[in-house]
Order: sequence, then C-alpha cells, then structure tokens
Amino acid sequence: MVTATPRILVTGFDPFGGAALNPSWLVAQALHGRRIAGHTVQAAQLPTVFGLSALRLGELLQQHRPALALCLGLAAGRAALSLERVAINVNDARIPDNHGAQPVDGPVVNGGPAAYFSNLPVKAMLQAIRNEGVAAELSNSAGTFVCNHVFYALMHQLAVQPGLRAARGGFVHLPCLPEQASAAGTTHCMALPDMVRGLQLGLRAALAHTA
Ligand code: PCA
Repeated sequence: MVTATPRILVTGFDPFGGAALNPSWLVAQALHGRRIAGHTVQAAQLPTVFGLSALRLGELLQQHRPALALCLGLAAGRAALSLERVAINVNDARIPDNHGAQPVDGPVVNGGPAAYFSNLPVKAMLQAIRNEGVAAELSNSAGTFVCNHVFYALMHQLAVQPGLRAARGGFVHLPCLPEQASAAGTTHCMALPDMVRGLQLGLRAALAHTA
C-alpha cells in the first residue's frame, strides 16, 4: 500500500489583462512534485475569472485535502515577493476578468465577514526568505481583483468546511518577470529561479512554525 504524504497545494493563475504569461503559474509548476519538510507540492492552475476561480479552488481543496494551501498571483509593479496578510470581502475590478466580467463593489461571499487574515506565519516566512537574499515584503492589501477574491474564498472555505479546519492558507503576490516588466509599465521585476527559491524557503518556514 502506498501511503500518501501530506500535501501542499500551490496554485497559480493563467495570464490576464493582455499579458502573454503569468509568473504565478510558472512558479507553481516549478514547485510541483517537490518535497518540502515531508510534504509534497501539488500545483494547479486557476482561471483569472471571478467565481470560477473560487469554485475550482474549492474542488482542489476537496480533492487534495492539503495541510497547507498557498495561492500565488502576479502584481505588476511590486518589487518583492509580497506576503499578503489579509483578504477582504470585496470584488471591485479595475479591468475585466478573463470572461469579461468586471464586478464593482460586490462581496466575494454574501454575508461573509469583512475580512480574513492569512493563518500562515507570515513574519517567520518573510524572515526566512530575506535571510537567503530573496526580496520579500509583508503586504496589507491583496487588491480587490481576482487574487483577493481567491484569497478570501480560500480562507472562507478553510473556516467553514469541517474537513478543512486543520489546513492553513495564504497568498503571495509576485513581481513581473524581467521579460514582461517594460510591457507592464514597470522597472520592478524578479527572475523566475529567485521566485521559486523564495517560495520554497517560505513554505519550509511555514511548515516549521505554527501561525
Ligand atoms: N493577478 C491578479 C489576478 C490574477 C493574477 O495573477 C490580481 O492581482 O488580482
């Protein structure tokens, strides 16, 4: 009999807003199958679409029952790995999502709490990443587009689904890759191997600490 190791679910998004690629999916793919502190990384892609992304995430949580779920997304203009502290119950899109929807001032979950904090040890993760020379920062806003939507949906599902209460969850925004920065109107970027290394360090720290 094969005994499954506990899993880490790492999600990335498909490209959006006219970009050709999304580093969040490239990082998730690079981490797929890695063993980190006795856990195995399972990568999955989410669509940059309000509603559908949260539904897909819900299916993945039920399917894999991860000990830890970390969702990744691109935030063009940021210069460092941004460990998000809080998700808010707001859908307010500056641009259409990949299905053309552009909700304004709606809730992620009707009647849900105003916000959820990540229950990952973000300060310990920050320190572990910085100690190895990868740029990282703590962020107090994941925005109000699909990334915040997925982050809120993640924390809501971990809070309300009895089978998922032991799981921990969080979100990290990534800078542009060097090759996409100028088209995105920024000079801030990070190379893919540094992103992957930083995330691996962060995940290891998360598994070594309780929040
Ligand atoms: N970034 C967007 C959604 C998908 C992604 O990678 C955001 O920051 O909301």
